[in-house]
Amino acid sequence: MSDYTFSFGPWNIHEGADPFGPPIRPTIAFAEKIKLFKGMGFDAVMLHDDDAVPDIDQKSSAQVEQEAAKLKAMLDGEGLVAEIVAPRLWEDARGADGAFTANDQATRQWAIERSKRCADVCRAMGTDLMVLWLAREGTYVREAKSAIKSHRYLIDAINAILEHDPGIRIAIEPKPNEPMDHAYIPSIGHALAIAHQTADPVRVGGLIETAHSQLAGFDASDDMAFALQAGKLWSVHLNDQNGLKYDQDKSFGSSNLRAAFNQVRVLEEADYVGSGGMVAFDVKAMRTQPAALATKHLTNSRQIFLHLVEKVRTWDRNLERQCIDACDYESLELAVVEHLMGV
Ligand code: XLS
Ligand code: MG
Repeated sequence: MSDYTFSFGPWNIHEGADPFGPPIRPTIAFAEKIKLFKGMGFDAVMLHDDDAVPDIDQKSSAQVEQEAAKLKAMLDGEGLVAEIVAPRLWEDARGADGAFTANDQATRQWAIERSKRCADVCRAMGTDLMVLWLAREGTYVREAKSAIKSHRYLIDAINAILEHDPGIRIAIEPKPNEPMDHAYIPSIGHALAIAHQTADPVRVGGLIETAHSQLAGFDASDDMAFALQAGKLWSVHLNDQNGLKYDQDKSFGSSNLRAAFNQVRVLEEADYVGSGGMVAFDVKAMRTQPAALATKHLTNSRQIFLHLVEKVRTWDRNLERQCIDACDYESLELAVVEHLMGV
């Protein structure tokens, strides 16, 4: 039994399609996916607004309430809680060139109204945390948008959501690119700077995804530490990335074990779990994984995380102190690597 609460989203169990090939595994119905969580060691579910209420844009407020309540009852029945709800603005054709930062004012208004409804879904699902992954808030061509106006549109949108629901908190999930060529808010630094410009900065924080930090050229554990010291790390998407390429959403610790150790080390140091933070794995199964085995990326990530919690908790702090006092970082590094190798 871990003191950590683990979460993933229904999109993390998927058919294996990629930009170069169609689905390769059968679709598992959402209701069937929900039944898998507890047995895999997960107690929380990440949701998009249209996971909770399909075709949400076509639904009345009453229908949104009703369908969200039905899902909440389903989660309750499985002993699961909703960790977060995120407005999925990037799949709708209207959001093709950005939603909050679209050049078209009507699209910006659609994005704000959709996000207000997402806040209603958060409430109905029993969570106060909305995640904004600003997927298409950026440009393919710099000159296609005013970056100055775009950042102000983002602040206006967040302010509208905060005003709509005085109890909602918003975690901005930064990512430097993909699907856009360049995305606004590429780092946690940008995210928390925007948070401080909003009408209620206390209610705006961050979510850090391992691979997004790596793609931005940063160390995920230092990014986490930056947010943690400010009391602004409200969720994490742990995964991994094998070099600077497309967002791989690899199992946590699968490529960069030392970096994963340091992510767990900083979460432990800050008592992230004591602050109520949950650990989500935003990971995808390899296309080659057979359908019957296409949840191992999630259970492997959780297992590796728990192994690393043990490694952090059994790390020789006296030896660390001695090496630091002697400024003998070569010995410190060997000790860390040998500890991770189980030597
Ligand atoms: C990107 C996002 C995405 C989810 C949540 O990494 O986390 O995976 O849809 O917005
Ligand atoms: Mg993510």
